[in-house]
Amino acid sequence: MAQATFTAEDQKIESFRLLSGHTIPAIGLGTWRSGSQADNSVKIALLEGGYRHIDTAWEYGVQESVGHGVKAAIHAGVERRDLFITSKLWCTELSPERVRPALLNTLQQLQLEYLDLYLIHWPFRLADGASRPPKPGDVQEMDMEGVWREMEGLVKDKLVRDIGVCNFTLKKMNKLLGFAETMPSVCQMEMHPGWRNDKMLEACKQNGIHVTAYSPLGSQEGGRDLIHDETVDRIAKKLNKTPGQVLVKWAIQRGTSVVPKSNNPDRIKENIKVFGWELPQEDFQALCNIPDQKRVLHGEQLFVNKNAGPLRSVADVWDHED
Ligand code: NDP
Ligand code: 1BO
Repeated sequence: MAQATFTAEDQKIESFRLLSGHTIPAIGLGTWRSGSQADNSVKIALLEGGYRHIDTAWEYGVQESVGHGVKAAIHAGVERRDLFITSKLWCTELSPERVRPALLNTLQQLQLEYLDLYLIHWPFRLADGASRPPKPGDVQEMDMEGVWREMEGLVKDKLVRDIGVCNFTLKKMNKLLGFAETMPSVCQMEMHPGWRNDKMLEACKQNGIHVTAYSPLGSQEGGRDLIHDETVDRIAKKLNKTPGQVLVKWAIQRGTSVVPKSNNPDRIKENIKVFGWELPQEDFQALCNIPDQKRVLHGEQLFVNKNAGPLRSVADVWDHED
């Protein structure tokens, strides 16, 4: 459960404590596919919505736009130290000598001196210019230990406050924990009532690793439409909340932070109004019982080459753990 609270823009926003002792606000604004509107969405989130956490990545191609939004909020009086800015190391940069230059490029794009959290975006190295789906040779072996040592160096040099991973399996997490000198503070995974991923959540909790739930509304184009799911809709009507708020609240009550994306000003503000009320246990449980559990972001287009490997199927991407 959330361990700390602070107030911003008249809103009480819960936070979770990380292994490092730092805190992560329970809700952040997602920016994948936000395009050139990211600037405005970030400004609305920070200045009108009371958000203090922004989730972005080099791969999203929006970091300069996000940076403009953050800068505008700082000029308007928001303190940098109250913000929690996350970015991610893309797959082409997953070799030790590329980690620091990639981070410096991200800081430059965001016009920031440090990140609060830097995540390995996916645990597979891609060749420069890799196609989707990958050609033979596009997916390469990753030196996980070498890359992690460089990530640890970024913390030591105060360029990032926390480091973590995304899209890991139990197998990969165990491997990382076997050599990590600085523990991953956060594991960011797809999680929503249509893909609970209980196994990974439990493993992270046992190791004190905080989980951030991505695609909490079921994601975007080609995703799962949880907003119109009958259970979500029934609970929203009963509690006089919106389906978006029910989905965000479910994630927070599971002990995860959550990064819903929106470019719509009303929805940005709606998605964070989830404090000061609870999902009753029976409704929380009904959301946990939504059938047809499956991932939306399975990684097939990015990493699977059925004929040439090394990942010949989606099951290979997830180490056959699903
Ligand atoms: P989400 O699950 O957040 O859903 C976003 C979609 O829901 C958009 O189409 C948005 O449209 C719509 N929406 C937002 N709020 C509401 C609402 N209240 N009611 C109805 N519709 C709504 O999708 P994402 O896949 O973008 O996930 C969120 C974030 O997670 C990403 O943006 C990214 O930051 C992160 N992520 C990380 C990944 C990783 O590998 N680490 C992978 C995928 C996502 P509109 O904009 O028009 O409001
Ligand atoms: C390809 C990137 C998926 C969203 O993080």
